[in-house]
Amino acid sequence: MSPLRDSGANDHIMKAKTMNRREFLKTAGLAVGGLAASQFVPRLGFAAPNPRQLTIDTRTLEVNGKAATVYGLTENGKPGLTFAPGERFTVALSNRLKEDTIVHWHGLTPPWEQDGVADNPLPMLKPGETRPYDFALEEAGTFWMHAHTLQEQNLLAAPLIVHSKEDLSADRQEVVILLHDFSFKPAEELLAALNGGKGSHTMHGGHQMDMGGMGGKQMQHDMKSMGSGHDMSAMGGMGAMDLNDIEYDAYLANDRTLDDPEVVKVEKGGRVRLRIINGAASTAFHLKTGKLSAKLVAVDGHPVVAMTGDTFTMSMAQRIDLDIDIPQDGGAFPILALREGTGDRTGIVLATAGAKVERLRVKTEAKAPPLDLTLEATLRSTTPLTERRADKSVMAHLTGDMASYQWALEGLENLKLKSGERVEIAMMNMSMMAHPMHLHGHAFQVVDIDGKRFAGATRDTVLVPPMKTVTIAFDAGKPGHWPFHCHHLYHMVTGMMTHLEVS
Ligand SMILES: [Cu+2]
Repeated sequence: MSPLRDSGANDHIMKAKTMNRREFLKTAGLAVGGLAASQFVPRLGFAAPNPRQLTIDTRTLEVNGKAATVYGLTENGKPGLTFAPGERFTVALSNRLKEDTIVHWHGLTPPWEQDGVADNPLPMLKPGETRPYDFALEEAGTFWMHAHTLQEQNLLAAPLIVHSKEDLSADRQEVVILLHDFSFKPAEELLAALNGGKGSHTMHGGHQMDMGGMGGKQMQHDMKSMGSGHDMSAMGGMGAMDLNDIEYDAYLANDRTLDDPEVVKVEKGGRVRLRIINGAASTAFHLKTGKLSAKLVAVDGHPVVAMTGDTFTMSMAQRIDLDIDIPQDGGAFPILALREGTGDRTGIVLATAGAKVERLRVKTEAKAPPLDLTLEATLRSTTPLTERRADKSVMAHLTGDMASYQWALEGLENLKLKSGERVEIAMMNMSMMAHPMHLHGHAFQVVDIDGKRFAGATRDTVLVPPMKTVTIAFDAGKPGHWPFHCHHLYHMVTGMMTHLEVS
């Protein structure tokens, strides 16, 4: 069994800063060279003298007994960033890769220029480039950071935690869990298998796609849990859904598979705050706390009226904060993430000193169901929007299918927003896949599911299952050209993405 390891989450001590301010501003100047500097530079005065140093690099993991080269986003060798209450997001991001890249601060509300999407407006960082970021962190919570490119698939993702004063005074051990899906194949190859040779991807009776020699197993559509065939014509387009575009080689929690999990040492009778991030590119999970009862206190970094349970759904990019009390007599407590529609599992183990940690299987016979909106419909924001009539109400349609692998988000093309306007967008999913929809630069409130109005969660990513309509409301935020897209990586890159103009 693995030795006990401290969770990186527990380390929220400010790191020593190495680059001095003058050095840093010199690098900053390089970063904005060639751009409409007048547009960008005025936002770049550093309020804090010492930026945090965040590095994009490669690292080697062992997955299923094989070495895997993956990306890493680290500060002093530790994944991601944790901010103290009141601290600004003052970060020097360095690209040590041999390729261009860029990082999006998922869930934060920076000025648009610093949102971190390629050419929107800034280009990707060149190899060796360092780029400065500096803006106020408006809310505490569990956020994350990831490449807004196919590089996300190969673990260019990390936690981004903003502490509140209450977090620091609460006597709770923090444990951060980043979930991911992993393939030894490059993302480009995974994508080509999904959409390459458009029109030639006919469905076959055995739920397999013709993989042209890649091995159908890789792209199996696991419908078995639903007891349904995958023949679209037989379904008449209704009644069954498509799950799991990609069969991965492994599902990871903090870079490890469940047969060699991270074991986090906890105290008997101790109080734990789990911050769980679904950083997977195209995999949704049910999070299970097993013998431990958990209190769900926040989703996507935003507090909800606390809900007690042991199973919570998490689509791609969603986060949950769970408060857990460890029993006085201690023990080992697996925290599991079950992949929807399959028996695949990943997770970590919370263990008190001396507790025996049983070996856990990465796959079970029992299959987890597809995600639905049961949890979403019961969530209530503790910081709801003030009630008022929407200035703009629009309907958007989510379209596409597995056969063509062309996905779209339609109906928002002419929407022009002004900061402060109340906006409601009803998203109707006309496709047979669920889509986790994410709006950049804003938090929104879920206010309606299939015509049932309620004051739901404040969050930044919401799942819209097939044939469901989910309405979100928000006040238009900072001016910008804000991406709005499905957070299934391969749906996004094949078209399920638009932008909201805020002036
Ligand atoms: Cu999607």
